[in-house]
Amino acid sequence: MLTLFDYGPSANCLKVRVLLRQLGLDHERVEVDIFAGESRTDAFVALNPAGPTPALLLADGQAIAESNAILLYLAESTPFLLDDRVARAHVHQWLFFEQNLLEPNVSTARFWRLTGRDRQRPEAFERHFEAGLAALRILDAYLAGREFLVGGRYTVADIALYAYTHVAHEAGIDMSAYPAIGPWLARVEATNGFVNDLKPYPANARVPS
Ligand SMILES: N[C@@H](CCC(=O)N[C@@H](CS)C(=O)NCC(=O)O)C(=O)O
Repeated sequence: MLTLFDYGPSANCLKVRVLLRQLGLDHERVEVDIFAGESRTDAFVALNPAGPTPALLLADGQAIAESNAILLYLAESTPFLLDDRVARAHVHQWLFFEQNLLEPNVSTARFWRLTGRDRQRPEAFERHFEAGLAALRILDAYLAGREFLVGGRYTVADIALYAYTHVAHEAGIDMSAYPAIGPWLARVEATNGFVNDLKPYPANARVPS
């Protein structure tokens, strides 16, 4: 049995929940309250030395962390990953893009905006916001005329990029500037077994106003 160490409001965790369901894999889910320090306990750091959720514990006791590494592990030998070497490299390319350029900026801007941290650090917020716009421009330009990111097929690249792109408006970003993104999000949501169960941030994630 697989065990997912999960945080409901995390779109990084959502990626893994989406794929586990689409693959129909039985799993247990353990909620980790990251704002209560549960992702920094010795037991959790034994699963993920870096700390954050998600982490996936395999039946044999080995653990895998980093949302995109978990996606690649689960997608091995399934239609969610491509066999062709270059196509597979393109999946990896988009996963790195997501982690290097999109997620650190769109996710941070959204999280700060939703929890009041943007008021505490307005200049840093602005930097993340602007860098998020630049990442979305790249994604939008690439998606124009394409159904999915790689090989004309829905893959883990789409799951990874969907995660924070579909909530980018919650950072205050005007998504009408990216005409190819909305229809692509809808195509992702229309794939078989796709469920978006992203939770709102709870009160303990917010800073006092
Ligand atoms: N690069 C990591 C980022 C994961 C991440 O930032 N997780 C956040 C929730 S979205 C978390 O659990 N933070 C708590 C912590 O760092 O202790 C991934 O893709 O899995």
